[in-house]
Amino acid sequence: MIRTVPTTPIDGQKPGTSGLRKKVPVYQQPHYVENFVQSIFDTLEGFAGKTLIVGGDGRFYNREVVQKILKMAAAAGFGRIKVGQGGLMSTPAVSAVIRKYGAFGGIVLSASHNPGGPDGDFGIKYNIGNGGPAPEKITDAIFARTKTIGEYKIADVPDVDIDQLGEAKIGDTVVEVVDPVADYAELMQKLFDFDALRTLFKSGFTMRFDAMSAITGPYAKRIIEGLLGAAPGTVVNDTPLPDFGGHHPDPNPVNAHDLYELMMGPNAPDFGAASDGDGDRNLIIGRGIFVTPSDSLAILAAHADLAPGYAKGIAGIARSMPTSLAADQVAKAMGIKIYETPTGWKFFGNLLDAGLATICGEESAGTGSNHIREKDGVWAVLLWLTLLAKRRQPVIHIVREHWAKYGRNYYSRHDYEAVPTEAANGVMEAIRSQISSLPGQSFGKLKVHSADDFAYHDPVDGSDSKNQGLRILFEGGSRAVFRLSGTGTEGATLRVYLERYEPDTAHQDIETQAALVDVIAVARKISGIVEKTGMAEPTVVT
Ligand code: G16
Repeated sequence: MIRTVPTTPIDGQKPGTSGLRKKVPVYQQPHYVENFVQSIFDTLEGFAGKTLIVGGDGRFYNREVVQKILKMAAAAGFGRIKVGQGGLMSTPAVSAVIRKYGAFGGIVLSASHNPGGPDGDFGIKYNIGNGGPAPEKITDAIFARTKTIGEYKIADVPDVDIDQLGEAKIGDTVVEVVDPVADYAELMQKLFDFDALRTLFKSGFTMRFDAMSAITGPYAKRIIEGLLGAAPGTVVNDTPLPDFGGHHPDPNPVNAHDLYELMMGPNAPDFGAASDGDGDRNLIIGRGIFVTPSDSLAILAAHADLAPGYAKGIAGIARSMPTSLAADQVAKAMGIKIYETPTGWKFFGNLLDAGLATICGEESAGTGSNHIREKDGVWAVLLWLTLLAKRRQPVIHIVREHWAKYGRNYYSRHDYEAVPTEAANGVMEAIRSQISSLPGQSFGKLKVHSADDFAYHDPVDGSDSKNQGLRILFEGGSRAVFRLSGTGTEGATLRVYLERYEPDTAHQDIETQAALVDVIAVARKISGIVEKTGMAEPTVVT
């Protein structure tokens, strides 16, 4: 009943920042999914009889790939596969379920915030037993295997009914269809004081949660409306759709436009939030104020001890290198360590496992903690609600107070999307060639303090990751950072991260792009980005 199918290697199956992300038609090629999934299994050792967790964000092709994985995981010898009902499970929930049941690992089907649908993106990511994305040594080994693979194994059985809760068998392997929300909701109740949050909503507190027609709909509906008693209709776009309703499920002010408009208008509720395709990102907006992910990380870290799960305090904070230095100010004031890692949640795993960091965050709308090994959109919202329940003040007040205490890190990311790869590499090379001569040079009001090609030495396992982005640090705390995205599927995406530190409250109310005008000008000058890409302006400014 197990079929061995001959195959040949397929080019380009190299996992990026977070799994293998490609256009759906690429994934639909014969053997494409099977080659990659078999390469994952061929790379792993010692999983016979153990448990695998499988879930996806419900995007187009999710159901077909779930069936392939169930049949291949059974053929590979897993003892039990827990799959979310309908093939659905958010990324943070997969991480939580792996940890709760001591599973060997999990497979997440998602291209996160990338658009879905027949011409959209699809992705496969492997998570290890700690619940986090596989570290580079495993993803490198998977990629190496895709280049030599000669066959794959698949159980020759009819599709499993993934819509009914319960158990079925493929050979000796038990396939258990589970409620994708239950275990996650249980974990949230351990971390947060649900009574306090219910009281907040009872007092008339209003909120809108935009699930962006993606995976967090069922989670937010059950937790925020169901368990916390928020008014029906608080959660909008709550049904996961294969094409996310044609929207781009990236929770930023540009793509979550309706929410943003509402929050800036006269009828804004007290609090607004959104999450992305697979539920690990978050957007936080108060009435009249968008909270940058970097600020959100700093504010949540400063107040985490309000939640029962963190009442003993936090051990350290970790942020990805391009994330603003706002969290550094908090860590300094708290007397705890700040860790600066490359982009990619996988780099936080060792720090969390070793107990060095408790709260982690990234500029790309990700925040999370040691409760799982992924970033977690709904978790971030619950921690914000905890803070709001305690303080009973508007978000804008809390943010301004934070800036007054720690200084404001003006922050913006300029993305240049679908740039021809050569042009993008040209921009990076141009900057790299100047890196060693930049320190000491002045550009208008800005003097370069230091510049480097960011490299990370993992303090836990001693591994080194090089070429993780080009940093130019100016005196006074301003920065320009350049890197190539590792999650795009079309040409290259150049990301330019711009930051300015402003400790003086008299100057903390400038419009962000205006506040950053000098840094933007220097970044453009040094990189030659406009000339080299032929793009006068970035594609997306957040
Ligand atoms: C993934 C990673 C994040 C990373 C983000 C941005 O997020 O998990 O750690 O910050 O990509 O990556 P890039 O700048 O390379 O596009 P997600 O939400 O897409 O899984």
